[in-house]
Amino acid sequence: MSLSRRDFVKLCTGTVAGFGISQMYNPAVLHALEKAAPNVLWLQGQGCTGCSVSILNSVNPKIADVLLKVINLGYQPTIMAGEGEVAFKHLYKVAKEKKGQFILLVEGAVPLAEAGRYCVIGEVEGHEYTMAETTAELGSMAAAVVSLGTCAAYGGIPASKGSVTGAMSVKGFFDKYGIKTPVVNVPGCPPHPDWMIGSLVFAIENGLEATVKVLDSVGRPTPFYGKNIHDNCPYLKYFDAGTMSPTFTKKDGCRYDLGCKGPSTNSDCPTRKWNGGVNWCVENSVCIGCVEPDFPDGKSPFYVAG
Ligand code: FSX
Ligand code: SF4
Ligand code: SF4
Repeated sequence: MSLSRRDFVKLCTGTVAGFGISQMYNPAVLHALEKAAPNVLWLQGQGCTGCSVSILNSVNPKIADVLLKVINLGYQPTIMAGEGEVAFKHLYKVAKEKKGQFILLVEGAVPLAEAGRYCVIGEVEGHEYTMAETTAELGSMAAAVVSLGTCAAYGGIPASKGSVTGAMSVKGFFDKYGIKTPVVNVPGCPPHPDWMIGSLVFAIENGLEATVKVLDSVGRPTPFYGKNIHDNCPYLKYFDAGTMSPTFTKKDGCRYDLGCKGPSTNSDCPTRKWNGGVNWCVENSVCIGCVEPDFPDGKSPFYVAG
């Protein structure tokens, strides 16, 4: 059952237990609610839609509450009821009406080879809009862009070795074409729902200038990406003692010899955990470094035979 707006406000102020995003965001979400919900448009380019699926898994706050009460989401290809030309015209209509005031979320990379035709995301009156064309046009009109997922943030899998599509990150694409709109990167393949919602709420509440100040050297908000996985891993004591696990399932050993990339990866996965805080990659596998700019090529092979 969806919360009423009043319940949601109570939830954000901590009078209802179990708010999923860290305590520092409770006042932020509350203030975001007090302001008019900002217009947000979500583009999907070259990706697997895993970022959309991940945000839909937000446990607390429920995604319905975020979408209906915190932001005013005008376009989202996976969940919107509209489709085709009508929906795509609406996307541009909102962007023009709210020029300089809306936030553009981009999921997936931007392919440039073959005039961008590897990724056509809409058609209006016979004109096929490529991801590159729409990202350039709407990106130029937005107050800020949030690149959701490693594909949008750094190129990710679509830009990996062997790619023929000329896939680029949003920031790389903007730099190439002189588009000055600020970009916040929220990488992960896919990103944690808290990283996406938390970064968005942080930007809405604190404004662009303050948000840019908390970004690390590769454009990520440090509240989520400021700590090294290995330094905060529950298996660190085994690493320090040189005790390596021979299998993914054996608990009393470090996974370094199985290919774990925790030492070169920065995010709060060991403490935040996934799926509502019940588990995370390293418990039953390894960290493959999915939030880093050199993912996947620089993190391959993901697994090493024991
Ligand atoms: Fe990329 Fe989104 Fe990886 Fe997928 O579409 S970040 S391929 S999990 O989900 O962009
Ligand atoms: Fe580091 Fe990975 Fe070992 Fe954890 S399992 S201590 S992150 S190498
Ligand atoms: Fe990505 Fe590593 Fe976190 Fe898993 S543990 S989500 S691979 S950064």
